[in-house]
Amino acid sequence: MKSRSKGLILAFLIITTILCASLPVLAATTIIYNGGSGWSQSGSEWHSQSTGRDGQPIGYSPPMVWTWNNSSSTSEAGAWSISNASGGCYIYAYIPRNYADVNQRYYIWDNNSIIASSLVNQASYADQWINLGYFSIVPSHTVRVQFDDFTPGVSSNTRYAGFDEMRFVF
Ligand SMILES: [Ca+2]
Ligand SMILES: [Ca+2]
Repeated sequence: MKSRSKGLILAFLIITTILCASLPVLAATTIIYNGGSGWSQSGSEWHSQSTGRDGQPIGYSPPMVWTWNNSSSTSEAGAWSISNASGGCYIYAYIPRNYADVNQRYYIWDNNSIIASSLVNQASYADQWINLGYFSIVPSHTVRVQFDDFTPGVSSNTRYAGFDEMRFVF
């Protein structure tokens, strides 16, 4: 076989391999930004941070927001929602390096029902996407992640409940 033909076959194989390997990117990814479309928050004690203690940008997309923890009840809560979900999805929470150190559960909702929760110690992570898990969502329903500052047994105003971006991969 001529070397030119071999070269073409090799190029074809390489391109085919790359195309096959990249198929997973066909999965639909949606990021909900704190403060953006799909984000909601309740309560009044919110602090916005565009830079960390080192003066450098903080959050997957600055700013992030935080609120002090509360030992007796929920004072502040935030939620990231996607309506008309195409079905089950992986969900990842971005945990900034500062102003996020509660050991707290993220609750996953399908329409008006809590279907799961995922405990995350925010203090263990710095500028990382944390996989909360895979959740079965009924197609066309709304999937929502809720997080709040109610920390029973932990003195109030000693921990940061941090909120930044949430990534949904369908
Ligand atoms: Ca952000
Ligand atoms: Ca609070």
